[in-house]
Parts: sequence; C-alpha cells; structure tokens
Amino acid sequence: MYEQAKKLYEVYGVDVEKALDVLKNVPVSIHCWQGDDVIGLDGSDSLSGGIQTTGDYPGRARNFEELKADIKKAFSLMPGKKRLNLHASYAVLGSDRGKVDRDKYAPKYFEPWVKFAKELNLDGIDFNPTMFGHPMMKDGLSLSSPDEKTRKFWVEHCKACIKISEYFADEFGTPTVMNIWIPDGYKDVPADRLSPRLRLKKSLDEILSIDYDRKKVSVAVESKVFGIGVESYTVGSNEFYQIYAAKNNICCLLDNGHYHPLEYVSDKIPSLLAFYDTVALHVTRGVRWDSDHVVLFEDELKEIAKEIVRNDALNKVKIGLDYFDASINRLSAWVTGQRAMQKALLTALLLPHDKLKKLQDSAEFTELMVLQEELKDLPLGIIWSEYLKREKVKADYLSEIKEYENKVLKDRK
Ligand code: RNT
Ligand code: ZN
Repeated sequence: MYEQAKKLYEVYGVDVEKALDVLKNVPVSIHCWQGDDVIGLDGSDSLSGGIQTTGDYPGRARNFEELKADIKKAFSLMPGKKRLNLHASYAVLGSDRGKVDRDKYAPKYFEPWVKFAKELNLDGIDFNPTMFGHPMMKDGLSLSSPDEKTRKFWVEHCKACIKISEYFADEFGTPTVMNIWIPDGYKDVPADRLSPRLRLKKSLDEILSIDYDRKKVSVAVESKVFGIGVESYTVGSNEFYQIYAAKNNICCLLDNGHYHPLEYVSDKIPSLLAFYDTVALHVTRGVRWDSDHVVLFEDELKEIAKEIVRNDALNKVKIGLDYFDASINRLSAWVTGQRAMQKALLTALLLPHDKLKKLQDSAEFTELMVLQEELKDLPLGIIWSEYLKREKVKADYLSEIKEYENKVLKDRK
C-alpha cells in the first residue's frame, strides 16, 4: 500500500521519501506540564496566573519520579525528534527545598532533568521562567509590578533562568528557547496602561543586560490577550512584545490561543519571518477562549505547518506544544497532541508547494482552488503508518496507555 500511495503523490511531483526524511528530524518541544496539571515540583499546590486546568481524571503525576515515568512512557509512543520543555517550577530542589527561592535557582537543580533527557536521547531542553503559583506574585503582578522588591525578585528569577538555559544548551549542543510569559494584567478598567508596560520594558532590559551567549539561548517573549481574572488589560500585549523583540534582537513566541478568535497564527508566522531569524510557537487549541485543549489534527494546525514548511522555515520556527487537559488520560493527551503536530507537518511536507505558488503568481486561481481541494484526499494515512513503522512506534498507542493506566496511574490518589 505504501508503494502505491507513494505513486499517487508522485503524480503531483511530491517526493514522499524526502518528506519522511525531513519529518523525522524536525524537533518538537514537548511540555512537561501536561503530566501534572501545571503544578510543578517546587512547592506550589495550585495553579494561578489566569490559566486553568479542568478535570479530575485519575493519575496526575505527584512528584519527580512519577512525572519522569509518565514522560518516559508517553515519549516512547511519539514518533520524531523530541525536546523537553520545562518550567522553572520543575526544579528538583532536594534538601534545598524550602531554603532556596526562584530568584536563586541554578543549573544544579536541573541536573536530574538533563540526565533523564539524555537517557531518552532527546535533542535538548527548552525552558520557561515560572511567574505564577508563587507567593511573590504580588497582586498577580511580576515583571510589571510597581512594588520594586517584587519586580526585582522576578528579574533575578529570569536572569537565573537564562543561566540555566545556557547550561542546557551546553549539555546538549543545541540552542535553548527560553520563553518569558507573565500573567500580569488587570481584571477591570485600568487607570494607567502605560506605566506597567514601561516597568515591564525596564525589567526585560535588566534581564537581557546579563552576559549570555545569544547563540545558545534564544530568549522569547509570549504575548496574550487576556486571562481568567485579568480580562480587561494584559501588560505583555502583542504590539508591546513585537516591538520590544524587534528592537532588542530577541524573538517572539506565538501561542495560537493568545489572540482574538478570528486572528490566525498561521497568518502571523510569515509576517514575522519577514523580519525575524527565529520565531517560537506554542501550539495549542483554544475552544472559545485560551482553553489549552489537546492539539488535534485540524485545519489551523495544518495551516500553521504549511507556513513553516513552504517558507523553508523548519530551522527558524521553534515548535513547542502547550496544552493541559486533566479530564482525560494525561499520557494520551500528550501523545495525541504530539502526533497531531507531526501529522500536520507531514501533510505540509507532502504538498507540491512550488506548483501551488506558481499558480498563485500567474493568477490561475481556479486551477489553484481545484488542485488544493484535490490534494486534500491523497492517502496521507498510509504514508503516516509507514512513518510510524520506521520510527518504531505503534499506530495504536491507546491500548498501551490503558495498560499503563491500570498498572500505574490508577493507584495515584
Ligand atoms: C499561558 C501561556 C503559557 C503557559 C505555560 C504553562 O496562557 O500559554 O505559555 O501555558 O507557560
Ligand atoms: Zn503558551
């Protein structure tokens, strides 16, 4: 079936073997936080910052060992090149627990993660300062806080995170994306929209003033429209970060749950590619709001993948996943989303982009429409199965996950 399917693609001038070769080398950064409902390991017992996990499916990873076991199992069912995306709140503090705070985190608290990621043969680790679930989030604010002590604390935290990111890059020999997202904002009509942004700007300047190797660490900034309880105003808005990133030679991270529902990240990617060398993504699925549902193989995901592939931007766009669902088996959530991303990339790699672009440029829009429709029902599933086989992962991941659920997850209270 594979040989026949390949021939059908060849009719359109698509090299399937080449597509499979490219796909297996595209790193996708997988978030650790799907496994424990974004709680972390450094003492927090609930989530804050205007984000929320809903559901009470049994089996949340309650500690480092459980989280590692779940990641190991889930990753073994994912095809392709994988990176691990960690939040600072996943520091393994050991006997320093309760003695060291986030402003003093150091590489040593992440050594166990590096060891683990190396055991799994991962491509590298990406990183995020954690500005939520912590008592120093004064009035819900961090880098934009008018309270100097609070603002400084979080500046120090981000500086520490750059150093930790540099450590990851050294360990793996691949650059680390360090993404700054802050929940700072106001629930109701603010009296001052400028001062918080000026304070955020000052904080970012201070963070970036430390000496670090920009080839090893790509600092990214992630904007957002609103969060729960901060509906009226978000300090880190899209315009704010776009301009800040462009002027300071860092990069922007686009989370496709963070825009108005009729704005599409697929359309933003090429705009950013016109100006930036690096663009980072948080691929998620917002249902009516930034709900962080599990990523599925849907149109906008395919459109995002197309913009990366047809613009030759597989090296420029850093793909990361960001969703958290506690209403279903968490391992299945991980694998389903990661496979959807891979499948979308495969779809994009199996399109005759040159031909399609030519039709657009010669204004042959009728032909373009018909061809684009035709390409939609080529036998992708058969190529996908072949890819899974070559990657040595089973097509049916659910039965293995169910077995793991019965053996391991069920007893977790
Ligand atoms: C929140 C942002 C942010 C977080 C993670 C946990 O809306 O998307 O990226 O989801 O950092
Ligand atoms: Zn995000």
